[in-house]
Amino acid sequence: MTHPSTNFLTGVIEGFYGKPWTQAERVTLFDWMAGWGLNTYVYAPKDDLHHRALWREPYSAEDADQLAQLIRACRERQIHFVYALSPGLDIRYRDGAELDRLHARVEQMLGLGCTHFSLLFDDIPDHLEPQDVERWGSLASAQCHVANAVFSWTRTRVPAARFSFCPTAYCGRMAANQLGGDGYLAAIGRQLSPEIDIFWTGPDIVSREITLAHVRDLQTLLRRKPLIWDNLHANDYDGSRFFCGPYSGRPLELRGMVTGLLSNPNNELPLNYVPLRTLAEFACTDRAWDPRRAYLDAMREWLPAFATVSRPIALEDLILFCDCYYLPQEEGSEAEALYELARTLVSGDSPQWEDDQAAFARQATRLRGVCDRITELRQRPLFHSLFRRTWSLREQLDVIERYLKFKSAQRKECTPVGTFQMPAGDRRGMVVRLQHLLRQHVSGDRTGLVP
Ligand code: GDL
Repeated sequence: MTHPSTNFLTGVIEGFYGKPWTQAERVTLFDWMAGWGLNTYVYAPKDDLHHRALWREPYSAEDADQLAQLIRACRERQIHFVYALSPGLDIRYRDGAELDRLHARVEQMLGLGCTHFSLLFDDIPDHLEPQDVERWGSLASAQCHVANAVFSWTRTRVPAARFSFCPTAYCGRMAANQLGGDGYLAAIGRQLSPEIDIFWTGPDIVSREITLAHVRDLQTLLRRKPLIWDNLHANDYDGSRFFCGPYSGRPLELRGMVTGLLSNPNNELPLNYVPLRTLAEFACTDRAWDPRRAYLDAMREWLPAFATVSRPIALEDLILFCDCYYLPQEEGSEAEALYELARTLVSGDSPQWEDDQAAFARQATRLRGVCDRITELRQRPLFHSLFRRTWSLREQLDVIERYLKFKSAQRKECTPVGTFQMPAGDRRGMVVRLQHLLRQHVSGDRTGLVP
């Protein structure tokens, strides 16, 4: 293993929506990171009010003290602590007093020992107020003015300060849809100080793959290497899922084409062991990259966290379970095989129906066993992160199994099977009903919605 230079940023961006991690969780994270050679933590929880909604207001003495502890904890472990501010929801770019407010926020953080900063303009309105249009002409110019000014001001205070910037169009799909206006990213590339890193999430917000060709084109546009904000394991957009599969879909050569790889992972810290362990290995390895092997190695290391008060969970069963919560666009191989088995059985296509039914029942029993044992985990925070998902997995397995038993007994096609489970329709709720009104239509490079 070669540890990357400290200039290459590898680690975590706490950049998701929802409940920020607790102080204790962050310290656990820093311990993991230090042990694995990850060197950067970006503080950017969307729902810390002082990060975004109340970006003009400094922290109270009590909150500042907590941040100072985090900065110290990072320094003790040789982790860069980066403080991010998101002023984009309502900043008046034309108003010089807004810059003073940003400086005051940076000043407070400098006082706490922080020397690395980020300005984030993601997920904000992508238009300017008429007075700003008059003053700056474009969103890109307005944002670059603010970022360059805060950067040079900070550098006068701390010459070694490092800066990063998240554009309003931060993935290929947003750029293709001209978010931020015509030529937005090219203007950012031209006007943003070349010393400021630019965040990028890949072709999509959650990118299954980030190819070298994609990054090469981007380098030309941005006139620098991008800094990857990786949402591969983020789950804030879907509360029913989590992702504990390996860091994957990125070639090792990517490391030479970006200034860093930062993961914005699952909201539930305990579920990030394998995602971050495998990211750390990806960042350092000098072997060929095999995500499945990295996953299996990391699962072996994670197993002790699944100690229970009574019956143990076997590694093979844990792998089957975690394969059901692998990556956003991909099940783990064992889960995929189970799904295929279920699909063939339900559709009645199987040439060896009885054998397949027995195989399905065996796997379902193993999974149910894991779900049962998870209730007995000693690490309760891990249990709390998992229990809703285990219930729905268990229920769905039960429904399918009962259907298969019924089908096999009746030797009939598709007669409704009796169930005491709450009907799926009753659980869908408003959002799912609204989703069903329109479906995603993908054609070539464009996606759209059709009824
Ligand atoms: C986003 C947000 C991020 C969120 C993620 C996943 C960026 C730059 N911004 O678009 O805060 O956690 O999607 O939902 O990724």
